[in-house]
Amino acid sequence: MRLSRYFLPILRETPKEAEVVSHRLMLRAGMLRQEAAGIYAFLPLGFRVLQKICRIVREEQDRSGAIELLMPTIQSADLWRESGRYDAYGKEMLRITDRHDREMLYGPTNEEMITEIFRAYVKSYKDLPLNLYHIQWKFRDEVRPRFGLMRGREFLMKDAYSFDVDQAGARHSYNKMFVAYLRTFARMGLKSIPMRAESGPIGGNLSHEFIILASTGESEVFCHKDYLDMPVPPADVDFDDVAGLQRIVDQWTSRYAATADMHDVAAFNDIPPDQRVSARGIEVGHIFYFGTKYSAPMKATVATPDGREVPVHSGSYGIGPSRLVAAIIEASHDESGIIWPEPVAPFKVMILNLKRGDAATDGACERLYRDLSAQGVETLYDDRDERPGAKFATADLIGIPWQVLVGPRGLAEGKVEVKHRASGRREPMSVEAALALLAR
Ligand code: 5CA
Repeated sequence: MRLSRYFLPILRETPKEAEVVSHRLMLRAGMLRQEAAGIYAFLPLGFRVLQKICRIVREEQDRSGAIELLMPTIQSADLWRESGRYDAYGKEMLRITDRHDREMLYGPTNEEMITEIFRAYVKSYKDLPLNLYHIQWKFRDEVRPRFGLMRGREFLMKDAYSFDVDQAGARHSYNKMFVAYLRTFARMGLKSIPMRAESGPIGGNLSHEFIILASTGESEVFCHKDYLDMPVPPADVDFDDVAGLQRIVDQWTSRYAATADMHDVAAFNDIPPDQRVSARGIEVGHIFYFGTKYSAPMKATVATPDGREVPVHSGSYGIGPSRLVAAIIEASHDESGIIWPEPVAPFKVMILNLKRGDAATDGACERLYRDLSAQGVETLYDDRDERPGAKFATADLIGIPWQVLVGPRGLAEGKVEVKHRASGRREPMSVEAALALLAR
């Protein structure tokens, strides 16, 4: 992509309305536009990051055996009357009436709808276990939408729903999501810590929040230092190995970890002082086992091997991809701007032409741009007519992992300079060496 033809509306001023660093940086970096309180348009750079995040989420859901579908954003109120949540959900639910005076709503979550789909088709234990997920916009009319994408009213959610014939099966389904979540967040360059949580309006009695540590997080969290370097399950983890998955979950729940709501001061004080972590965190995922809370009232039953009809056992499993865009920035930035972990970066490489119009500089930049693009390396080429200082500032602000600085002085010695955004390390090398390094 040539920056001269891209749509990257960088702001010079720091926007006053933004209270947290991720919101400020996203507005300044031209990633995001507020359209109403808690409702945002993703501009091209922001959209690329959102898509990268969704892709990792999808790959790890699929790996665990979950199956993707897509449910609508608009739901019928009648469905929610069946579960008894229509009135209980209160003002957070955006209620809509259509032209025939039918009551509808913009979905805040999909337990009812997926249960309706399930009961229409699945009748037997033989078709279980089943885990269906989608990545879809949700609306929750939060009293105080704030912190940009962190607490929006309209936000993207990956929500998965598992179905099993009994509680033991449901526990294994829960463990699959637990392990998939550890992998998902680690792949985005985040350290996530599962913490026992309240289940709130979703219900049930087994629930974990996945929290990443960041000084600007909304929640106060307490945990054992061991969590900071527990091994993340490998890509070839066997999701069908019931005992093996339980061992991983046991290990990851063996130490103290709790949000302020669930904090047990005495238990925390039992940890040796040098091993206690007391910090702030951001909830990026939340998983729930709620058994038959929806299947019983909605009559989603299956036949058991001995011929009984039982309500199916379920859980639901959420991740916030739009919140993650902000959470990753909160966890990875410096005073100059964003530092994208490579797997979620909008581009991998940014080429900075430091003297447009100089034949050697233009030539070297074009060659780098063409060769990297041809090899499938996502490259943003700053070919604008701007001062080098402005280009350096833009590149640091938008946080592309690798910058290639190309100017006449270096080229006179046959060199360009490759800068690694995260470490700040700069290394002069030939165009060939830069191509070899960055195409890897
Ligand atoms: N149905 C369940 C699980 S699928 C559910 O709704 N869970 S939740 O309420 O915990 O939301 C799941 C995830 O969505 C959260 O962990 C968070 O990452 C994201 N999320 C929730 N509310 C918001 C919000 N207002 N803005 C941005 N992301 C949000």
